[in-house]
Amino acid sequence: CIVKNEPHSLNGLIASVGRALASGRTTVLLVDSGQASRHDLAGILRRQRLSIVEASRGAEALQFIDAGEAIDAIVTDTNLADMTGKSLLEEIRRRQGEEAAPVIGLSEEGDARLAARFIEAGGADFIRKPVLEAEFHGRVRYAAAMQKRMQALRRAAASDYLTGIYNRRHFFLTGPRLVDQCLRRGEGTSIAVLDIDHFKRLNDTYGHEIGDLVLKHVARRLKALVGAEHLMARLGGEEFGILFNGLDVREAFAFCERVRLELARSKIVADEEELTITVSIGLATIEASESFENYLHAADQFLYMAKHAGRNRVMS
Ligand code: GH3
Ligand code: MG
Ligand code: MG
Ligand code: MG
Repeated sequence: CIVKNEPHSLNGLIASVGRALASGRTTVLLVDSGQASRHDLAGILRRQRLSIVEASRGAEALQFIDAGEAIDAIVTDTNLADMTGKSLLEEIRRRQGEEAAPVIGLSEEGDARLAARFIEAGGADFIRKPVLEAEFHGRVRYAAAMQKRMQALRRAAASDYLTGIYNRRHFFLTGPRLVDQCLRRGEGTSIAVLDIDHFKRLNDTYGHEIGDLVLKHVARRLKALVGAEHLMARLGGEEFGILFNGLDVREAFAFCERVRLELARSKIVADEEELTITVSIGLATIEASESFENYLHAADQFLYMAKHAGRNRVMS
């Protein structure tokens, strides 16, 4: 646990990363049990306008990482008070896998095999102490820049280009895991497919660009209504999927009704025009571990029924 007289409490650390993220800065977690050494290294990085979070022990670093705060690079001494740098690296990779921030090892020991073992365990780089200032911050900044780029690529691969919300790929990649979590908790859950009514007519009347504006509007409203608790994505065209995180069918139905009414009520201002739309929603319950495609197919069939029953309604 975090020792009170350490330079930063966990909450302090989290707040400092939150600020760094908000300002788009690069954040480096620096783990070194030697106070003088940590102070010097932090100084070098701070002079490069990097935002530094310091930890004096491996456990402290892990606690911070477990809190889920984003960091762009981790620099760790190989000889920490409570573990080796290599075991810290392995713990981080065990917890976060490929998405873990790059970990750079630091050592004043002369043994070249130390570096080899660290890199072999998945380390991004290894630097000898005492460091050459320009080389040290250059390597750290490079690792952090690569991580930022990887994150941007991951984000791009998961998002829909027009609306910016999650795409079909992300929905299918992460949906099954969320279903498993719900089922393991002994909860059922539900999946909804939402489709804008007569969208082709809207395109034909106002043009494709207005159609795009309407899609963006619907995505934005949906995102606000659904929040981060449930998984929501644009599945394609004017169709959106919502995978509820542990709502039974009655709760999910009420939720969908609220979404339907909210979207029908909201005015869309586009090119002097004030438009309104309606949506139809098909809702299926998930009770046993079936294939994810089957759940979606079931929701699709309810959507089809909703369309045939006259649109602007939820069917389950
Ligand atoms: P229904 O009420 O039965 O759902 O009728 P609909 O017209 O909404 O359904 P249909 O599937 O016939 O038409 C969907 C339309 O959505 C056709 C296509 O041109 C339009 N569409 C799909 N993707 C986009 C897009 O990215 N932008 C725009 N503007 N239109 C799109
Ligand atoms: Mg259709
Ligand atoms: Mg439609
Ligand atoms: Mg459609």
